[in-house]
Amino acid sequence: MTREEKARLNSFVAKNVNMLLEEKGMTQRELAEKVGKSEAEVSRWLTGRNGFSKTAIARLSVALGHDITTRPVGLGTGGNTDNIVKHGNRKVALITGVTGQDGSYLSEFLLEKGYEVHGIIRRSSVDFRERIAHLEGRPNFHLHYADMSDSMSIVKVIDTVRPDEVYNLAAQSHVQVSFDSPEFTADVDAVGVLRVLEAVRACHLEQTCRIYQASTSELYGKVEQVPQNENTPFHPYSPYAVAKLYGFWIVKEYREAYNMFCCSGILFNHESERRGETFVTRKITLAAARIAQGHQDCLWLGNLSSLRDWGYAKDYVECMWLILQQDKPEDFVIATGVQHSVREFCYEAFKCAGITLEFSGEGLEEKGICVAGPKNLVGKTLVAVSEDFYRPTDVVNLWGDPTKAKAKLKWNPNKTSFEQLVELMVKHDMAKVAGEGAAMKVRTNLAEYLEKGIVR
Ligand code: NAP
Ligand code: F7E
Repeated sequence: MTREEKARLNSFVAKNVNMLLEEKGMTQRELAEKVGKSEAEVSRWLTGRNGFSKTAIARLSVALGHDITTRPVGLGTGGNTDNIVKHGNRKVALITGVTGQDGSYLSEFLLEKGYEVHGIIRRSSVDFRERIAHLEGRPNFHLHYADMSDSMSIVKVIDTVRPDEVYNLAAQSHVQVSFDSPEFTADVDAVGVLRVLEAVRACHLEQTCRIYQASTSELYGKVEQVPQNENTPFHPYSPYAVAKLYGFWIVKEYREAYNMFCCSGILFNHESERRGETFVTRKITLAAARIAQGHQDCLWLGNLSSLRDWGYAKDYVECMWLILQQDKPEDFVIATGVQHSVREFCYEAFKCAGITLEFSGEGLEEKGICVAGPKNLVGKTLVAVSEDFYRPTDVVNLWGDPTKAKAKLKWNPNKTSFEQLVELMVKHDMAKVAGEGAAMKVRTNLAEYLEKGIVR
């Protein structure tokens, strides 16, 4: 048998195994247990990366109750073996940044829609991928090691998965951190986008694979117009925004130069109970919960007057998908059209935790004092300002205009109100802190506490 014939047979068998797993509702983990192999090994079979020995075929056939070298009756589309991991009529999506806030919600959304979802993960010394732990082991959910700074790794994954849709969400996404690590941010957030586009071309998928790029309202930066829409001029105002600007333009360039279906979603801030703990909203909801439960004295923040258009991440991932389902590739602003300050977010979050704040003073002297709530807190300063959390250049007036998304995507930007968003985040963090309470008291990680504004 030639190498090519072997590869064809291998992908045919892999496809059969996937179909059988799905038909039986069996997880990768369960199959691994049945055949006495590791989950990683089973995953390599399922994605066509490992060949099937005679023994493997025999064991898998017994475990699945069917000869895996023959197509299961009534399933799939027949003997098409030219796509290693595309099964039946399922669409195949590849998500970079699958472990992040948006990646986790998008995975759930696409699985629910019947997609086969592949995600890129990078090696970490801590193995537990909290946001997607509940999805690991699901038959249509696969993970691959790669890194946005490593072109070959991206090419390999795209060649293996041969996706219909790529959602490029991976990024160093923290604006403050981009001032500390500007070169890394540029490599991942700017050149990383180019690597994905080039990988799709290198695998000859440019006419079939649609690409979503996670662009950002940070492009408007030192804003030149409010509210901001698709025609507002860009004025990036941080190393993060400058890197993302490259990503935006290179996507547009590939769309025009190579006629590729690639689009940017210019998403305004979107938050959730899965938001990273050092973004301002989550920092506030966690602090409100800790203060209400006696585990923190005061919350230290930076610019309280900064204005944002905050939405719910779970609502926003739907737009990423909708953007790729349009007839022609276009960029879209995704926002709620409602603006609030960091101070207002604080007020609302503490209110949800049973504490009424009153703000007085200005700049570094401003304080949020408890005027109603638990007796032991009344009269105390619970929110204070520290210059540690001011940025060298800060974006202070973001307000999106989602008119185009409403009209063309038929998307409802106000599904979750600001008040509902704050409430669901605080509720989540009240429960989290209650569960962790005892452990929190003995933790003394000063560096982490400094970053999260728990101590100064
Ligand atoms: P996030 O929670 O910070 O997730 C970022 C993801 O990127 C994580 O999965 C992270 O992996 C991955 N990543 C970072 N560097 C990588 C590398 N070198 N190679 C491979 N993966 C890497 O961000 P998010 O809030 O979900 O945002 C998703 C995307 O939307 C980002 O591109 C962000 O810039 C953009 N965006 C976000 C917002 C927002 O408000 N959330 C608004 C506009 C645009 P680890 O888990 O291993 O770190
Ligand atoms: O800051 C101010 C801060 O870090 C919001 C990312 O997802 O959204 C996010 O970027 C505002 C800024 O988000 C603190 O100065 C005050 O004005 O929560 P943030 P961000 O910078 O808007 C955009 C759209 C993205 O694309 C990014 O990936 O809040 N602020 N005090 C503070 N911010 C933080 N983090 N910590 C403070 O203590």
